Amino acid sequence: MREQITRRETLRRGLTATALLALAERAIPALAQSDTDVPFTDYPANFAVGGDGKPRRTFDHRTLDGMITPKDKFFVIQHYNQPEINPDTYKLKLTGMLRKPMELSLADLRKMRSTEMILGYECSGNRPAGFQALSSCGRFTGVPLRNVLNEAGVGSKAREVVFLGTDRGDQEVVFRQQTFKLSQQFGRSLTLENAMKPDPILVYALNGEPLTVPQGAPLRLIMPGYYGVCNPKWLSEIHLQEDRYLGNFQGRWYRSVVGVGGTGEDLDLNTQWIETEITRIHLKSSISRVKKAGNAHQILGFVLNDGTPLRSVEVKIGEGPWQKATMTPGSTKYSWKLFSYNWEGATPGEHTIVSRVTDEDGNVQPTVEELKRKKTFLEDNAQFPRKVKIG
Ligand SMILES: Nc1nc2c(c(=O)[nH]1)N[C@H]1C(S)=C(S)[C@@H](COP(=O)(O)O)O[C@H]1N2
Ligand SMILES: [Mo]
Repeated sequence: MREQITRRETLRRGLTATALLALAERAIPALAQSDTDVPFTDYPANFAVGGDGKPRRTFDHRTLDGMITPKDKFFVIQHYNQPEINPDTYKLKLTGMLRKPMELSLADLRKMRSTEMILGYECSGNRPAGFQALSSCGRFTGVPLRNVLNEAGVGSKAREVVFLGTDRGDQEVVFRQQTFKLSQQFGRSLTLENAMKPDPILVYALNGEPLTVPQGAPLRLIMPGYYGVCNPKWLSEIHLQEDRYLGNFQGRWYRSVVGVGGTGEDLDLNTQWIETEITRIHLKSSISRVKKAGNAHQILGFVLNDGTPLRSVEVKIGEGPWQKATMTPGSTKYSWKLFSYNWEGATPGEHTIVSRVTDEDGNVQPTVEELKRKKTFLEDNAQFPRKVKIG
């Protein structure tokens, strides 16, 4: 069902806030009942998206039809196994610099005041080359992290909050000339300052249903506005410490290396190579689908970022000027934002179309060329020129 209703109509029908939200979640502007998809010609013939979530699932953006990604389409990815945890005997351990270290069952957590948020995120490896298929947006329910930390009483010296998953794998740890192969748990951390913000949630439900095993059941963290890797699944322990956490997925496997100044040649003496952690989602827009009804054409796409309000999304057809797209209502601070653009006078043949987003801080989504000084492929938020064929 695709439906758009006015405010007066809403009042007339006496819709509740929840019902209104439910409508907004689905509201992608409908072109006409009989619209069809204009095919992209940039997908290779053998390109496959999907999967059953075990071990992976990718989201096919050609099926994007609303704010909320259905649970069985939400992308799934992880590094090790997908542990199956009995929710009835599950305990979340709170350890380290706490006044009252404790263990909480799922029932204990469900008894605490819950919060619900529409959140979109992507894997930091999500990029044009993979047709943005490692991104989704859902309605998450759980307990604000800070309420749980306050319950356990944060010690005065604590500075770092470490999240450990139940999943483990054999990890090569290099120390100078030595390499150890160690069985390690997946781990990430937040600074205490970020952990105590109202945003991070200990999540137990997606789209109103308990998390499935691939999605991190029974409990995971979601840090709104941050890349997927910052959202540890199958949480077993939250550990508070004073020192920075340098685990593999915090300090080594996930980082960006960007050249600033100089020529950017590897050994150039005037280039600074800046190495940073993967945290906040870099401003990105991308075209997901093109629809056609009669002679009318409409371009649809999404924006992901760290929650900074947006100034504009623009679309460019071929060598034409940038033109303002329309934001679809119903987005939230941390949801993905959907946009549409009415493509007037589309002519038969193949066309290149691209979008770019600008936020209120003046950040503009970079071109491929402007990202060239990033050595590493994570955080690829480059503009994504697409090819479509009007029949
Ligand atoms: N425990 C655990 N959590 C994890 C991972 C993992 O390997 N182990 N992978 C992370 C990465 S890299 C991503 S992109 C997201 C994907 O979350 P999703 O599968 O729910 O979409 O999970 C994150 N959480
Ligand atoms: Mo990821």
